[in-house]
Amino acid sequence: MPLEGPARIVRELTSHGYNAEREAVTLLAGADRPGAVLEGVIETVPDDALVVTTEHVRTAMGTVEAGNEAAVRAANVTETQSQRNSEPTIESSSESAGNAGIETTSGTETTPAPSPDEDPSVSTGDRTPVPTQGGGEDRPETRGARKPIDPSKQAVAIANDMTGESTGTGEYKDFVAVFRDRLERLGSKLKGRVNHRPATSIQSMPGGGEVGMVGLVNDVRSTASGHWLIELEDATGTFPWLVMKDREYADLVDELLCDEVLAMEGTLADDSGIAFVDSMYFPDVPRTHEPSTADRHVQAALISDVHVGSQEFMADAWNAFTDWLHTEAAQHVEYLLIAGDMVEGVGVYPNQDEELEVVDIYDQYEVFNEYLKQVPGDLEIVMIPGNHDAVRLAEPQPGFDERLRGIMDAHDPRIVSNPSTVTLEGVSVLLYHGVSLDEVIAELPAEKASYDEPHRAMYQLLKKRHVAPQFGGHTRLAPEERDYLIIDEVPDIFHTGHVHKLGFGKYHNVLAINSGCWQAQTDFQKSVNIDPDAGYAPIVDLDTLDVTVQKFS
Ligand code: D5M
Ligand code: FE
Ligand code: ZN
Repeated sequence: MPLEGPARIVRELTSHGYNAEREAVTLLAGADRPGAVLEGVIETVPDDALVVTTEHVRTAMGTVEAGNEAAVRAANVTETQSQRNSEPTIESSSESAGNAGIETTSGTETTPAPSPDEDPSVSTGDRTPVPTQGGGEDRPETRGARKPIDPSKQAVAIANDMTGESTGTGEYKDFVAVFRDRLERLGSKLKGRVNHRPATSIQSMPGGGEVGMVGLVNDVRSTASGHWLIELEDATGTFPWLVMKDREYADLVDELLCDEVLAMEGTLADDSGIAFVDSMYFPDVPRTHEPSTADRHVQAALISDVHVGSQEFMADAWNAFTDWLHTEAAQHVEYLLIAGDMVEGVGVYPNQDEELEVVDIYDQYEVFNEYLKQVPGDLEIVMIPGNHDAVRLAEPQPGFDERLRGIMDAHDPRIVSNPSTVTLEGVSVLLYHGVSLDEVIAELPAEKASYDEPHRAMYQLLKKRHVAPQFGGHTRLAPEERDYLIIDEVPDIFHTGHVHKLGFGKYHNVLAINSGCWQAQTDFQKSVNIDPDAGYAPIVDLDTLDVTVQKFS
């Protein structure tokens, strides 16, 4: 049998109903007689195995090397489809959004989707057992229908990954450096729009004239007469700007967060001690932004907040998701992005230990890895950490350390920092876990950002061109020489999680998606009325940026 390389190997294995670990394919491709070893693998791998591992390949290599004819007798493997073909357990549900307020991909508002319980277009199949730490292979036969991926068509590039690049020590000078970098880089996007002057030189300009400034928001407060005073800071000092309550820009004041970068333009008071705002500019995404798309029909599954190790982790929903991935309906899903909170972690919130199924953090990652093994082996997987993961809490969060990478090795995922940008066949996806969304939702009025419409909070981050503008609040920031949290290039897709709510929509042609979670409501969430969207997988067509939501709960 002629073997042209890994793509052929993957195709051959999949036609027999097996997925394969990437390393297993590499090992096979590099064997002296790859054809014979492949046939040996097909012959010797246990019928109930889900994934061909390097172990299986080594066993087959040993057999082939020993000249065992029995193992190579299957040399004339036919192209017949595997007997493993079986019914998919999940019906595909196009455009079924998980909860109220979810928008269609055209960016127009839709009426609230039916709640999961009422949605007749979605059904779940019978699901089986949770994999155990050493297992994960006692699942019903749902694979076989999916054809193998041609890896030569896939393309993944990573940018802004700061893993191993951390230089900050948390000293004062690091904070100065990171804010200076923020002001310079975001300020440069604004400087063409206003005739700007440094804060300290504005005071010495003649009163009554026009003036502009670019700076960080240092303070926002209301005056006794209901106007707004906004203090902007640049490298030279601060200057106060007054937004009159009846001016159109007053509507934007409630969107402001401390430390975001803005440009103001207005008229100086007679004594030049303050300026009256005429215009306010955000770094923003240009309305003319044209997203890139893939050259072929290929899809990415965008998920987050798996929370393995929590008693509320929804194993059945996860199993249904990974079963579905093995079916023909998921044929085009070639990428899986996971935006943080792989595991529940330990000591993240008070009394969290009372809801832990797995108490040891490393054991949690071992179990997570077992669940990851259920995903078809030829998907490209990219993951970033979240606030429940075992990396530093302060953002940017580096990708997992060597020990955790050693544990989470199923299908050789790409593990990068939070935030990072991953480009899939030309489509750039900004991955950010989303802790700052809590802050945006808390600070802004409900119509601009709420838990029911998390994508609107994401629009604010795009507008500010920064994933976590506010320093010193809920979101912890680690000062680095560079501000890795700036949204330097406009992404085609912005993917976050954290708030455990599903929502998506378009902002100036950027697709913003907050994926839900795989964890049922926790006691804390019950106490504050958070009703999570659990067990959904938004699937994005990379050729059109259309979204369909698959429901597995
Ligand atoms: O958080 C999921 C969501 O729930 C996110 O919006 C924060 C909120 N949350 C969950 N638990 C707590 C506690 N104990 N205090 C404050 N906010 C909380 P995640 O961190 O992804 O589990
Ligand atoms: Fe979470
Ligand atoms: Zn989180």
